[in-house]
Amino acid sequence: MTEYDLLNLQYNHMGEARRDMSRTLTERSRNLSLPRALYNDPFLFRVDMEEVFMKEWLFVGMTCEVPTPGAYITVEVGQNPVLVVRDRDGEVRAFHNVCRHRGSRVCTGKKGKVANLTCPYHQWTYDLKGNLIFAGTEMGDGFDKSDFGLKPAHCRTAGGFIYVCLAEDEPPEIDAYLAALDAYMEPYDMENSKVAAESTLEENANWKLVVENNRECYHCSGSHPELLRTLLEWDDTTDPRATPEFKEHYERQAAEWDREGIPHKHVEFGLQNRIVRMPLKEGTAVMTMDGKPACRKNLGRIQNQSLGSMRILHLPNSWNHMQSDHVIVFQVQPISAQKTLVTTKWLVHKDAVEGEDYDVERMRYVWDQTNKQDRELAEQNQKGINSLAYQPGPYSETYEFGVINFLEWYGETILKNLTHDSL
Ligand code: 3BY
Ligand code: FES
Ligand code: FE
Repeated sequence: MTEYDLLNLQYNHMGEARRDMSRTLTERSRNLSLPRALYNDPFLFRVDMEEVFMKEWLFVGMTCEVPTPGAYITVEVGQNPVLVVRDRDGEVRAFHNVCRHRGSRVCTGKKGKVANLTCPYHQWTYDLKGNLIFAGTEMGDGFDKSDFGLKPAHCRTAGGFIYVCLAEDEPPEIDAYLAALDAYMEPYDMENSKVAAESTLEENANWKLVVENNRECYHCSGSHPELLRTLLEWDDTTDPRATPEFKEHYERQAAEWDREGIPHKHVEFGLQNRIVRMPLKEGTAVMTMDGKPACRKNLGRIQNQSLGSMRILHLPNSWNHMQSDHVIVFQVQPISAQKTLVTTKWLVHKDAVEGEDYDVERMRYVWDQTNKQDRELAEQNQKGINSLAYQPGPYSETYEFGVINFLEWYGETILKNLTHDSL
């Protein structure tokens, strides 16, 4: 059986899996790692996909990746192909990338630019708002093109980020977070940015191990020498471990940011979204090996090169670092119970010239190393969890509060969505 076959089983034990999931999440204790099956069981993975990834808002890309009408990107949510395209009015829309004739994928590439969306199979053609505008001449008299538009998916943009939700009915509330994101991203003018580099790593680990790993820096000193040249090990300005020196450094930086009108105060929206600007280590401006900027042109209206990193978290699938000269966005895509893709994109001002204003290798080096180190950590974690010796272990309330919060969000979300479905 391949990893996808299970997602297609119609007559199986999903009812039992949902009940097991519900019981396990209700009974688990919040500061212990999850029971093994939640990290490796294919049926429970399918519950994750159905109750989290197919019902919650997901980060899918940046608006600058679809800069003009007809520009599109495609993503996969489990085995749901999704298409994100800018229409002629400038609006970014999402559709199921599934032809209404016999179901072929309509756009087959990762990205492109088209006048209309033409299915490669029999050339049914949709406009950029998803209306079917051409289906040949042989569909018979009773055929009404207006019945066969592409199926839309919920799509929202803010601050240059694109979010999609595949929920069939009303999507979860996201307005407050998007309003804050717009305000916090205003200095960056991400519509006028471009992707300078991109990487996708395949990790042999459950998606939750990938996110858990990102939610703590307990592992940083043992694994991330390049990152720690600039990154402070705590994740918040109010961290109980913050030293008096850090607090002074932060106060000085915050005063500079205030003078330039750069938002930085910690905001959060439930456990799902948080935005906080953290200074980097004193004397460093961005996350490069020497701490110096990677691009000569700053983004948007930014003057000060020492903006630290504004960290944006969006569960279940994205964390991000916004700096003065380049931003780094991360996107997690679960493939199977023990396989996950992590895509990283480095973005700069759209007028920055490669080789002149920035050196791609220098810009991406630290996070390429960090990503590889994190992949190794997640894969080793998965291997140990698969052992019969594994039993859920305790999280540190200080170092690993981000992990505790992530799993609390995960548990609440699944339980909410399962109840909604009725078990
Ligand atoms: O910097 C990050 O994205 C996360 C947070 C702390 C550790 N990790 C590398
Ligand atoms: Fe798309 Fe036939 S499946 S045109
Ligand atoms: Fe890490």
